[in-house]
Amino acid sequence: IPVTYDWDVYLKESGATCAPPECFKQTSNPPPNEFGLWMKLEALDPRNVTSTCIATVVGLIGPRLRLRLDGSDNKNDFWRLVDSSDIRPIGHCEKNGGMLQPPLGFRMNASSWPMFLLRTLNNASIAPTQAFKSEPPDPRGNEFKVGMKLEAVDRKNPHLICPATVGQAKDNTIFVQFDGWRGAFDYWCEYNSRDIFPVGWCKATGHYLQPPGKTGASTKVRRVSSSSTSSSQMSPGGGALSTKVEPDTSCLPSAELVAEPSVLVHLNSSCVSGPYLSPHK
Ligand code: MLY
Repeated sequence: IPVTYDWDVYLKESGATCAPPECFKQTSNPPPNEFGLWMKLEALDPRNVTSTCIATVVGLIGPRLRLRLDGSDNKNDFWRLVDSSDIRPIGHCEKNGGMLQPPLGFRMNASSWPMFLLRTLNNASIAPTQAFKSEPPDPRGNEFKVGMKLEAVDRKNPHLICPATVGQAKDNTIFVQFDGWRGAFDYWCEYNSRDIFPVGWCKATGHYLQPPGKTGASTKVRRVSSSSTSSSQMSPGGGALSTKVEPDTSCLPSAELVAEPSVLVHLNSSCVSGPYLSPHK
């Protein structure tokens, strides 16, 4: 069982500030997840947001749902919060004069859609209306400041939520930088994105929080030098000043840094361990 990451030590050591909860389009009391596996609902097709499609819950983590559009493949799953306005109970679309659409990349002939729809919903487990929670209002505006800490969905690995830092803030957008990773995962998003959360959100919801990467500003690397170099001079997210290459193997602990916790390797000394490990060394 992976140990979920705990911010406490990191925040104390770095003296970083957390983005206040009012910055986020998230409820102060995270909603319960009353969905179940294989339940069906209506969802906007993320690749074609003007269509409403049928989706199936294929995974749940905390208040998040992993969704797969019926008639689509399993390569385009996406995640939504239970209080997202992108998801609705079955029947909502029709009630509002709309028509359910096949997803982009529907794997059958378009003409078979009506029959497919009928079969899909027949005997299906339908997500109950109460499971859908109303979306929180937009924050007053973009109140994020550079250097503030937050928790953010890794959009390349969207099941993961990771410690991150506001790298830039411009107009209605912020640049999310993942702590301890170099560039490759960072992204710009709107201040009202549903993919960003206040520090402590994962703990409060039971969602797994990925530990920061091992590059730069990470709790795994503790500064032991007595010099007064303040940790606030470390680039936010550890990758702010670096190029878009990861993982960074050049950033191994130097004399000034102590890796903690260290890796403990158990070797059976009676073992002939091959060319790389020799019991005589
Ligand atoms: N398997 C991937 C996971 C990377 C996750 C990066 N996030 C946390 C910013 C890898 O090791 O590259």
